Amino acid sequence: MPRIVIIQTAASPTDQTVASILVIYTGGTVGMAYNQEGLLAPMRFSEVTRLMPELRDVRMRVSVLSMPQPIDSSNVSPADWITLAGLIGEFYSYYDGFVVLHGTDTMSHSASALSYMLENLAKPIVFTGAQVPAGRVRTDARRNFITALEIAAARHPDGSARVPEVSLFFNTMLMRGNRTKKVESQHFGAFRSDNLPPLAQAGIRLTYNDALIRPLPTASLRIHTQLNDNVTILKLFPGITQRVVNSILSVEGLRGCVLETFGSGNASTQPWFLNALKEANDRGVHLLNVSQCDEGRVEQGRYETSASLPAAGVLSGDDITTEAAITKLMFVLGLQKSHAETAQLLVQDLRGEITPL
Ligand code: ASN
Repeated sequence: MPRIVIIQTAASPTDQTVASILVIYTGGTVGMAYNQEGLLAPMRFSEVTRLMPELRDVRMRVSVLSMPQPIDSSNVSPADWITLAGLIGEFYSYYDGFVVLHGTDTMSHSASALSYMLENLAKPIVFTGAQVPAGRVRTDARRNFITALEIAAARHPDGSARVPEVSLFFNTMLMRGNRTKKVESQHFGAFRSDNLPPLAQAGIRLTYNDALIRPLPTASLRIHTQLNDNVTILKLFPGITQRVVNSILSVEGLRGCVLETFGSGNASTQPWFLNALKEANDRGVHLLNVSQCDEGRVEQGRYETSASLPAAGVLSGDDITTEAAITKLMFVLGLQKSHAETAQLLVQDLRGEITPL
């Protein structure tokens, strides 16, 4: 079991008037250093805190729980999301907020998955990381981490959390986690939320957009830890062959497929293609239409090239991202509902991941 370490900050560990935050360190560039082969690999968190002396100046209580084996987030799997959700559930009542230090490569997938798994969230879970390791002179780790801590600790005058949802802070923006995608591997602004404005902007001050932040839930936290990984993504391109489509849709045990379509949800109208979709759907495969465009939304029936998709069993993903869609399939299929109930949940806005019309 991972061990919790209390960090020495400007607040006394017994001061109940300041927020208490649990940092969960999973790995990622934020905590990496060059190894003997000259490759970036994760280091232990004790090293990371040594490299961030400004932690000593924050006015909140900070504890850190490090995963026994910090990883590059390209190695993240649904098992890690189940571990994370379990840890948050275990420590939920002891802390006012949580910061998850995570690699950027799959941070949007993890934040999306956690948003579904943590139902009725009343406390902030802020994902963040860095593009340059904490030990480098031009690192973005300190600013991202310290601002994420501030957001996790932010409260309204009545004591309730300012951002009671799974969010992602990076560079200058706080975004809803399940609306983000990694768009940049070189510069500091690694994430965008194209279909929902930021929940807060970090300039000289932190400016919150309270009207966009999810309201406090009326029921208590419910943690879902069943995910179904019998899912896939089928990205269309002009010239995709019948052989490729058929082999993907006939993977043994397949239960869900994100269909990455063109423009506003358009696809080929060739009979073999529509038949392949219908045949898969008849076998119980849920098909969720997500556009390859970063902005805008799926509108099945706007063009002739999407009009036949509903009859083939394709559900509209509205303005969902691929990251939020693939994790939504895993989550909803994990609930083990009937085919009709599953389809209903897939088109429903569960955690603010879509903007229903
Ligand atoms: N490969 C790293 C990761 O996702 C990238 C990063 O964190 N900037 O773990």
